[in-house]
Order: sequence, then C-alpha cells, then structure tokens
Amino acid sequence: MIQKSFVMIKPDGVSRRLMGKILSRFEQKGLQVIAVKLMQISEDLAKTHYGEHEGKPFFEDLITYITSSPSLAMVIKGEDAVLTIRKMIGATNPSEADVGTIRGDFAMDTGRNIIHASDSPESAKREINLFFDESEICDYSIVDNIWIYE
Ligand code: IDP
Ligand code: MG
Repeated sequence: MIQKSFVMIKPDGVSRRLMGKILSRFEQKGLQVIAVKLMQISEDLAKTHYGEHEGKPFFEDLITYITSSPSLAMVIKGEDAVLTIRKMIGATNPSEADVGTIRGDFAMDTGRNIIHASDSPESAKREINLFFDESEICDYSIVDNIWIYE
C-alpha cells in the first residue's frame, strides 16, 4: 500500500551537514520526497510530537536536544513507506542499529541519533498533520516510477 511517513533529520544531523547524504538514501531507494521544511522546533511542538514519552527519564533532555537548533521535517511517500523507512533508519540506539542503516552508519549515541521516522501509519498521519499544512505537501508524479514499481 502506498503510504506517507513523517521523517525528520534532527538538529545533530542538520548541524553535521548530513542532510544531503540522508536525503540521497531515500531518493536512491525509490521513495518520493513530497514535503520538506527546515525549522527550529518550538518547545510546545516538541512536547506534543514526543507526548508518548512524557514522564520518562530522558524526556527533558530530548526536548532540549530537539529544540536546540534547526531540524529538517519531511514527508516521504512510497509503497509501505512507514516500515521501509523505519528499517532504513535502524534501531533507536545507534550501537544496536545495523550497519547500512542511517543510525548504524552515522550515529553513536541514543541521545544523538540524528533522525526520526513515524513508527506506524497512525503516527505518520498524526505527525504529518502536526508539522505540515495540507498546502505544503506536493503532489507530483516521478517519471521513473515504471522502473521502480512493477
Ligand atoms: P525512535 O526514535 O526510534 O522511535 P523512541 O523510543 O520513540 O525511539 O524515542 C524517541 C527518541 O527519544 C529517540 O529517537 C531518542 O532521540 C530519544 N531517546 C529514547 N530513549 C532514550 C534514552 O534512553 N536516552 C536518551 N534519549 C532517548
Ligand atoms: Mg518513536
């Protein structure tokens, strides 16, 4: 099923100039980037986005990290995009993330794991609505789709 996922290169990924390399991986895979926004996330937005983690020991540090400097928010579309992108980013703890995944290849620490991606179609819907207005999401067809999907 064609899905949309919310993906965000976190402040460390942006500041370490990894945006291009990370975007390339999604493009090379055959996924379609349909919205991007470089933005410094407010405390309110960060707390809503990560609401499920409120009260956990790392929550305050997570909010400080995510709001510290700009992040690149994106919407990415493709067949089974949610699960495919979760596989591409790797485990939450970069030391447990497989080599070849984004966290496995570019990160060292759970508290600096450079990227976020929605964990279910429901989270994707919620997160896309939180970060993007409908008018900011582009609808376009890519000409090589016939070589990506049967
Ligand atoms: P996910 O990003 O792989 O979905 P979650 O468990 O949803 O992982 O946690 C959200 C984010 O909170 C992580 O990506 C990471 O930035 C941060 N985080 C989670 N657990 C810890 C921890 O034990 N220490 C520090 N930061 C953590
Ligand atoms: Mg999560």
